[in-house]
Amino acid sequence: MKKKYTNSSEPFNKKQQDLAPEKSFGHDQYLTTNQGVKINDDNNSLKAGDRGPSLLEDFILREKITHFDHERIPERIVHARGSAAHGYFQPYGNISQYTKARFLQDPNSITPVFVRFSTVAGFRGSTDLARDVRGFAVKFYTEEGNYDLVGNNVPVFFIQDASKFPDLIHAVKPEPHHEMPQAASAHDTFWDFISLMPESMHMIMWAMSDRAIPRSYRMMEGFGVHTFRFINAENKSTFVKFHWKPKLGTHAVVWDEAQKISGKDPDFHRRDLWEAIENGNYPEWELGVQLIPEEDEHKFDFDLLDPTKIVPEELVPVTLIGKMVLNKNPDNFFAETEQVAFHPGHVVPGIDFTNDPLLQGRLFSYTDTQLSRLGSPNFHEIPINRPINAMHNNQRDGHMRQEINTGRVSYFPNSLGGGCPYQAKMAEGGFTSYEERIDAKKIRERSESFKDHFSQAVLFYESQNETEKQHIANALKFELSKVETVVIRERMVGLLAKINENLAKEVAASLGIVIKEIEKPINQGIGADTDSQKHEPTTAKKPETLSKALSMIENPTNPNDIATRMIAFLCSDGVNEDSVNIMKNELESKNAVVKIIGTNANSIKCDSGNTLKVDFNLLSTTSVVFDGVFIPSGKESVEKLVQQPQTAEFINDAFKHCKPIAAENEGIHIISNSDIGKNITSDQKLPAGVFSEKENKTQLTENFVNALAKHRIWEREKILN
Ligand code: HDD
Repeated sequence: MKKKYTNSSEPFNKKQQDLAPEKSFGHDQYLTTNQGVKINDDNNSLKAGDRGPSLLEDFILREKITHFDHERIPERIVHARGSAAHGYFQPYGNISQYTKARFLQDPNSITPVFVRFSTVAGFRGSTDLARDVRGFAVKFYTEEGNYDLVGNNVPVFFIQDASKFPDLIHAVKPEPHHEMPQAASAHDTFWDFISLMPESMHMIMWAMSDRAIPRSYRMMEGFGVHTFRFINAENKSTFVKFHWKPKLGTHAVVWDEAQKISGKDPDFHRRDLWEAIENGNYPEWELGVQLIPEEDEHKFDFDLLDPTKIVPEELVPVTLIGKMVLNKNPDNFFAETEQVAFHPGHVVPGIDFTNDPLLQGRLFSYTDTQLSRLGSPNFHEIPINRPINAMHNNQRDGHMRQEINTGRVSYFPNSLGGGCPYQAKMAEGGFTSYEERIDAKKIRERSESFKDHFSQAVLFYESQNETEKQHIANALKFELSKVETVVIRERMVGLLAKINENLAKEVAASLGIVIKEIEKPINQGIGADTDSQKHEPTTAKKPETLSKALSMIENPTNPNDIATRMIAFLCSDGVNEDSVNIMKNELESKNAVVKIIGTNANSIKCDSGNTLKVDFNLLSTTSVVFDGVFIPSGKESVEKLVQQPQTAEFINDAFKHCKPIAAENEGIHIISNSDIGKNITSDQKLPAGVFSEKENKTQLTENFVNALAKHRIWEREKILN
């Protein structure tokens, strides 16, 4: 008899369930509809006959498809691409002298946090390695309610007034007629806007520096950008700037590498964060504050309210007040990372705003955007957004309301509910705004004190070392060469000339512009001459003191640390097992991560006869996702590797991207076979950061480790350019 064909999966038996790698559902749970009705067949829709039309009656099918049809929500208008993690914050001591915020007082207290890192311009599926500012948003779930520090990895912003934010974002997003380019600022509309907005030049210097292509989210600084206020129990205000300092140091990739990673592994930063946490390498930052007494508000030659300015660390040092550790990946990307709603207006008693006109505009924007993105004023009830302390008020109803409020009182004041929930006095932790005296005319004006757009752009540029300056020039050459409208390029070169003439000349030469021809008024351009932009930029002077803190290379954190750096070992059959193990043990003892790259995807037979597990096949990985390369000895292994064209490509890229490379004994053949070979001197000296000590293994290991700690061998760029 013909067996009835249903293609229906038989329920797993108990033993199979126990073996399942995923335990996201509890065992013995039946598949049900959203109404809790057990489903008997989830593989076949209800049809009239086994070949017949589907029936509208099939409520199981309809429910499943309807839900699927509505699975997407609008992505964030900016910062759409992001990754997040859970962790905790712990203060180092008591700073009640400055702020009454309770989560900053007790070194034994732990405040849960959820942190989302992001790029700004790209869509949700875009590459992590775009040249862009990175969002660094921290939600502290404090006992006094949620506090969000919604910052970036750059301490300043492009614009001074929130009214320009939609213009900035329209300009940087893909151009509206053909929606290109994705996640890139290298196009006409962005640079058109920037060339007409001299106030953006300080931020442009940061965005063109390697800060905009971080090595990892774990290796970025974070900044609150605006000046905020700390308020203590006596209601005294102190201005505060927030800084996050990464324990792993601040590191970047190089631009050629960033572009290659974008193709090879567009999830590079997401994967890096996820894997570090899964492997127990919990990323850590220290929270720093720059504290400025209220009386010193006007002491600086810039305005504390101007978000295009930093307070140089040399003027006001950063005091470290606590640490943040990220130690748990989200369970569900959509429920947590996508639905988390940050807002710079989520503050707790002890933290308050200043009149920074960019911050003031932000205070409106974030709730408003959640209404369309998350679809309801009840987005605070989504688990990731809920405060950990109890929340009571008279707000009611609305789409997707979760709470079932009881009773008939939903107003204040009331007597029927005994006046509850009642207001908290200041001493009871009630939030009161700082009583700042305001006595002013209602005007649309930019303060005179906001008009110097260039001094700090110069300070940043001049504080970079030669390598960093060259990278800025290269980035500008790349970006502006993608701009098709010549007058925009010219205006940009004009603005650059206000920062550094040589920089402007170098960029101009690469664009084929003669610098003399472009000495036109800087604000030239349609729409640029409005009252709000009437301040002509002053030509900036070179600062007397530079700021070492602004240079990533000159200001390394933990300069001897190679923790979590990824090292590729190129191996094939016949590799010398000792050579692998000695270097591996040394690197792993310093908490670096070693990956065996093999000529197949499974395992390698060592010269000892033992097998070595392969992490990646040479064909499916790439040198750009590693921080350094080691070629162990083993004649047969080296011969096999030399035959693979990917080997030379691997080494060439590592060499070009200034990464440390070490080879033992026969491994030198791979080095001589690559581009490095052309740079070996007649007395057999290897280029900087390339090591091959034949006899002395200890020296080889030591040299390699020291070079890895430097992150990159920048002097190599001189021989490459
Ligand atoms: Fe913003 C998201 C950071 C200016 C309007 N912003 C957003 C995120 C970060 C920042 C990190 C992503 C949060 C997350 O991961 O969900 N934004 C900044 C910084 C700024 C800034 C550091 C300047 C100092 N932003 C800014 C202005 C406006 C906005 C001037 C509007 C007037 N930002 C938004 C937004 C977003 C947002 C449209 C999009 C998604 C969201 O809020 O939740 O409201």
